[in-house]
Amino acid sequence: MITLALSKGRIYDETLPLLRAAGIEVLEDPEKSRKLILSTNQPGVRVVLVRATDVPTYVEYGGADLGVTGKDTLIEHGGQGLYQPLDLQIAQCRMSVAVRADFDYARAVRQGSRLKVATKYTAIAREFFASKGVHVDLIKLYGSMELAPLTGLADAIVDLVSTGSTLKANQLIEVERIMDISSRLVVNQAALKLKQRAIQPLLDAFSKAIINPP
Ligand code: PRT
Ligand code: MG
Repeated sequence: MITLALSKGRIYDETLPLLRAAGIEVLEDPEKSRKLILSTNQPGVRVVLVRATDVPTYVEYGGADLGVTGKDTLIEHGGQGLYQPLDLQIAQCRMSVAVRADFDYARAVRQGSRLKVATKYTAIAREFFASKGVHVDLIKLYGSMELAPLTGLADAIVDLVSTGSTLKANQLIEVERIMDISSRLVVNQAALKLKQRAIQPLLDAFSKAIINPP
């Protein structure tokens, strides 16, 4: 049996076509059921639904053999114990710095001011500002980052942007693009050796089905 960890929402939705290309059909719709373990048309393959940030942990410790997770989540996790064979080019977005429209970010950076930065992505933010030589106080949040500059909690946020409409709706502007983000296939290193015969065909099918490989 091989177990694939996915998170509900865009990662699940965008992984389905890749599974289909590998001949795998999930037999239940996660939006219509409360089940966390979904069976597929292949008796040897099942899908488990976990929180997006928990996917690397499940795969690292063997709770799942494989998983699909954002580059953002993977960097924050650290990636230890994970083999990362494929960039699936799905769930694409970018990691950016955003501020209130009336905050002069360029000036603050030029003057070497200490910036208060709110984010869920503290590892990425720490590394990015350190590489620019900007001193920051990082404020760890778990959600609604957009609110932080509006309430005075922070000067800036580091968050994911795709269409830009969330920033716009909250009168925030994007001032730096830190990196492009997409989702990767991650594989437990022991499973890759022990279940190679089951996993390799899946890797091959996924790799053929990727649209616009990097
Ligand atoms: O939502 P939940 O708290 O359960 O978990 P999660 O946010 O970690 O999961 P999910 O499913 O929302 O995101 C899973 C992965 O999708 C992320 O790790 C990213 O790699 C990827 N992804 C792609 C995104 C987005 N696009 C995205 N737009 N993840 C989040 N967003 C959010 C962003 O944080 C912001 O709040 O959408 C908002 C911005 O969207 P726009 O279109 O308004 O710019
Ligand atoms: Mg989300």
